[in-house]
Amino acid sequence: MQHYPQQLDRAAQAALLAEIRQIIAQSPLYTPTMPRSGKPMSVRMTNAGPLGWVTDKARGYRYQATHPETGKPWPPIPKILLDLWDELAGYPQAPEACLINYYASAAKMGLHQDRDEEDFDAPVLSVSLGDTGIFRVGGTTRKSPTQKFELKSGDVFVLGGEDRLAYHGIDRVVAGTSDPLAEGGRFNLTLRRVTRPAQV
Ligand code: MD3
Ligand code: FE
Repeated sequence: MQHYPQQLDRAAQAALLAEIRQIIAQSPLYTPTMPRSGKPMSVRMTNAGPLGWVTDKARGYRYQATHPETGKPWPPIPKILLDLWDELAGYPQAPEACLINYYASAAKMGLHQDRDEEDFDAPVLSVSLGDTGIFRVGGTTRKSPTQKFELKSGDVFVLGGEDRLAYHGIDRVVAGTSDPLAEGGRFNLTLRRVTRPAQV
């Protein structure tokens, strides 16, 4: 796990935010629901890239090429993010999915593992924008002790190696800690590989 505090300066954060707003204009944030229970998540989501992570009551967690409500393909991943992946991920293939999470002030995300991808060799790269998120990360079992980090606007985390399958979540968002987002709240972008590259 590598933390790059303030990897994006204020200008880069503003430029990325403008790209995110364009993505949301074409591919709106929707409220995902949990498999089986159908309980709505408090985080709203959309995606960019050839594949996007989605969940609903009937079909559960999965990656798919289209938005679940509009049926349209996800917009492309912004170049700023592809460049960040090239710089920090240390993985030769480009990311296939950029999950965009939006946390309004009361949103949170329970402890979970990211294991809906075929390829765990590739890291997950996370970029935070807006209000600070209180991030909790443990080990590869639900019972492992956890550590807390503040994810601030412009921070990048790269989760690779053993930490790729660590349990993690967002306890809460600290309202009023950032001004790049006029409406408040927090965006988190995660870049992921989904498919396993062909053997060479
Ligand atoms: C640790 N998002 O979308 S990003 C998620 O801030 C997710 O929205 C959180 O967990 C958020 O799945 C945390 C940081 C992160 C992302 C992927 C990880 C931490 C991770 C994968 C493995 C271990
Ligand atoms: Fe996750």
